[in-house]
Amino acid sequence: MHILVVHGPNLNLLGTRDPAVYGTTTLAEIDAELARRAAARGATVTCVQSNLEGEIIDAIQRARGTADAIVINPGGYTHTSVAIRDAIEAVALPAIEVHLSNIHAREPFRHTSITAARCVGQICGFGPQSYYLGLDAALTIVEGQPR
Ligand code: CA2
Repeated sequence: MHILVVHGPNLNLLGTRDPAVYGTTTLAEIDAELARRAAARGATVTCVQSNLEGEIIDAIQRARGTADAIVINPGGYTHTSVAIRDAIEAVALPAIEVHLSNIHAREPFRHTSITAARCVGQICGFGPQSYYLGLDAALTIVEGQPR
């Protein structure tokens, strides 16, 4: 079982600034914990981060045939990107949208996710735990367990 984890723009800055909103955990630490949790369930993860919309779309397209599910934090593209939404739809793999912050408790422009409607569901507001819950959901879906 293999899961693609996609981190969108600016998430490479995690743990280096704005700790009040995004915490102190770095992206490398999140990726290491995702790999550890996946291994504990007999799975593997590939984690990619990009600040470029096209690169995110390429990564999603590559998941077809290489991954069983996708965990994605589209970052700011969550609220703007029809193209990432289309890629998630086109690849036809179960996708879980995750956010560190509770986007519904922030500025109104963050309340709408363009991408979430093509995902199985959305997890937000739990900091790095959002990713771990997202991984858990993805693995459970792929294992075919009832949700
Ligand atoms: O809460 C999330 O995970 C977001 O996807 C983060 C995005 C934001 O645009 C979304 O509305 C919600 C922003 C990521 C920026 O990450 C930074 C991390 C550290 C310092 C500065 C930015």
